[in-house]
Amino acid sequence: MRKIVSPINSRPDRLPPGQHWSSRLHILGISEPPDIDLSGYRLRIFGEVEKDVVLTWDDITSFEKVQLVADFHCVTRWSCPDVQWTGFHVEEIKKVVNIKDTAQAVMIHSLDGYTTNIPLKYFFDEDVILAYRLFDRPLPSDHGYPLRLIVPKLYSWKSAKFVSGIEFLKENRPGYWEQRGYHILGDPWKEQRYAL
Ligand SMILES: Nc1nc2c(c(=O)[nH]1)N[C@H]1C(S)=C(S)[C@@H](COP(=O)(O)O)O[C@H]1N2
Ligand SMILES: [Mo]
Repeated sequence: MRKIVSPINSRPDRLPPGQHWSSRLHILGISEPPDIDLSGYRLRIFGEVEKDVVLTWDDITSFEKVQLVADFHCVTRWSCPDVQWTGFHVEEIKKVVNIKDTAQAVMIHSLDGYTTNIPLKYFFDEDVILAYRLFDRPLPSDHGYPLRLIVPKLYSWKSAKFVSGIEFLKENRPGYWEQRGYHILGDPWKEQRYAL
């Protein structure tokens, strides 16, 4: 299996300013995890693409598997080192959809009604994956079962759980927390926690 260690783990300033290490992930979510039946699960890819696609669980698990090890930085100031995820790299998406040149950002849609936006430059990055396993076990429901995004270079509110849709956007626009005062980008090393 291809293995990726996020480059953030080897930064000389590995712990971003204002953060402290925590030995575990803390469960944070806007509501209880949704009930999911894999046979009915679908991942929709739409927006600024030539043709929308709808992926089944079989499609998702047929993508090349990758393992990612990355620190996880929550805006509420805890950081968990070396979290191990397994899933597929976001580049796989380009094999099933043609993204229009007009796309600038993505909006991730989740089954709990959560959304979050990410500029394309941060979305298609070397260490961004859609994960379905955590530390070699199926992703627990609290942590985003069946599929979650992992974006190590941004605060973890961008690592959407229970992902059901990837919408390519012509213009970046704010998601759930971004509409409620969180920073539009969220770079932990720049302490982009809240919009001023
Ligand atoms: N769908 C969804 N994804 C979400 C959230 C949420 O409320 N709903 N919360 C975010 C926040 S604020 C954080 S810190 C991380 C927490 O991930 P964890 O619960 O696996 O530790 O998930 C992010 N992804
Ligand atoms: Mo968070």
